[in-house]
Amino acid sequence: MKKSAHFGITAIFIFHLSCLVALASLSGCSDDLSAPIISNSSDPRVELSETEQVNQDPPSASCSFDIIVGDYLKFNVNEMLVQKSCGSVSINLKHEGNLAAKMMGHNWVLTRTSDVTEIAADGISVGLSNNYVNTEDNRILAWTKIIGGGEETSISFSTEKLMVGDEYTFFCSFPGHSFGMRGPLYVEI
Ligand SMILES: [Cu+2]
Repeated sequence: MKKSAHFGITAIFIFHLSCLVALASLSGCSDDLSAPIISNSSDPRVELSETEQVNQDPPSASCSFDIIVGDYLKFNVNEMLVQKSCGSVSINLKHEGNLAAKMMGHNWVLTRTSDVTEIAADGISVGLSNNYVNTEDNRILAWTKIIGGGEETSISFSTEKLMVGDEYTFFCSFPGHSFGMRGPLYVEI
């Protein structure tokens, strides 16, 4: 079955045209020639959107948290979910940066959300030697000391004061950090 080159090109053109029409009407086009057009299984945009959906899932509850900070104003967790039934929760804070505590120190402080602004301001007034935490204020539910690059610290605190459904916020009380370094902490049964 011999055909002229011109006829062949025309046939391919018509075939592709029919594939486009088929695609527009959401029906398939099974010939191999159309495979690159309809195949999107390796399309990176598809994989990206699936990954984003996974990241939007709520955090899973835990009784122990490894929290990473560095030479920037950010925790590696945006939100936390604690189970009251844990009884005790552990926070392991690690500073993977290089800057000293007086330059880029971080801590992890937990209060009710409504108390954050006042507690953060009080913390600044007591200074670095007190870890920017006014420990006499019993509205502070848990706190770690300030650490600098290469350091880490751990605390454990009771879940007794945490009420399911109440609004809590964790934040860094180093001056200027609490606005960016904060997130909600949810409590479940
Ligand atoms: Cu900080």
